[in-house]
Amino acid sequence: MPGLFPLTLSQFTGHLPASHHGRALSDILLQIGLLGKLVSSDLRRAGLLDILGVTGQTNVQGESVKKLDEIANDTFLTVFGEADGVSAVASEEMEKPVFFQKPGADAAFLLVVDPLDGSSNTDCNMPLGTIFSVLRRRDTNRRPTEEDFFQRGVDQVAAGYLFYGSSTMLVYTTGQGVHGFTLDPGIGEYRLALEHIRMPDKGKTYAVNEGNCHKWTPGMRQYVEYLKVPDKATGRPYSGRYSGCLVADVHRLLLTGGIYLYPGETDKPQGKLRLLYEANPLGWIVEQAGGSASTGSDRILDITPKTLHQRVPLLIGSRQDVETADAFIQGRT
Ligand code: FBP
Repeated sequence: MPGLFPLTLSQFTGHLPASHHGRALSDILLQIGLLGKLVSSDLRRAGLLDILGVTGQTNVQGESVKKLDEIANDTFLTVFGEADGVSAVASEEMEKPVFFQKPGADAAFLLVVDPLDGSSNTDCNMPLGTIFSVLRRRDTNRRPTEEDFFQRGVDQVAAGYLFYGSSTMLVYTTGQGVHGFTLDPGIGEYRLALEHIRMPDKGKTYAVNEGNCHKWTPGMRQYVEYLKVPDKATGRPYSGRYSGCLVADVHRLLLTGGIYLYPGETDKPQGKLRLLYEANPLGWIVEQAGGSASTGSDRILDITPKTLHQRVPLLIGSRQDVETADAFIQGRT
């Protein structure tokens, strides 16, 4: 009887309209699903395998590389090296994109990935994520270049994340709303758990690393202080909820509302997070669910990238909360 069981990922993405690169995007999302199964299988046994700790290398972000970062990155290159549809991958872990030797125009898409988000959580069994963004190749009559990745967030054709929490979830958008699938370990399939996610216009929680408050602008400090002042009418004080994993914090916001902030700092006006790998894909997910993503002054998705590893301040979450944060940061309160 129809509707008896939640649709699987392949059944649901099979409905993607041809006008929306249907088949090709569905294949890419299924490959992302496969990657999620491979990575979560390692994570679930991490303490039993020699995959915790660091590799001894430093990545292009200047961070020490965790063994799990490298495993997730290699798994991406293996899965998409074999698959059709993607001609190149840019990764937060790699200085330059990898261009696959694939003939013909079939490989019409570029993939941007943060293979493992929340690196400070890897060795203590805390939540982790994988973030992805799919871009169209600008010209399939020539080989893709690094500059082909410099596309604004509004030009993404698919984006989302894998969340390795108490269950493994895949949440994505192709511009037709945001949908969430839970990996059912019993059958090894992703099954539809959340269709057309809509986030509340205003929340009750905020996620920020307050240990950095001495590096914040006065406006940013005043905003976080404002959230802590009891006021029934505006639902304050907000509760602090910072997991150390952007994907986990954004997933909470999608379901319960609120705001996550990684602002610019006096010594790092661009903050920590990366435009292509983190801000654009999560910004589109949140906007598709009715929320907002801003730098404090500009809409994230309107920014034209200039470099592959460009960083941006990120305020992301419920529409009203981001508007209020922007007002404080711009000194309009
Ligand atoms: P990675 O992609 O290297 O993990 O960096 C992103 C991130 O870990 C976010 O997931 C998290 O919200 C933030 O950085 C934590 O940064 P900090 O430790 O400075 O608070």
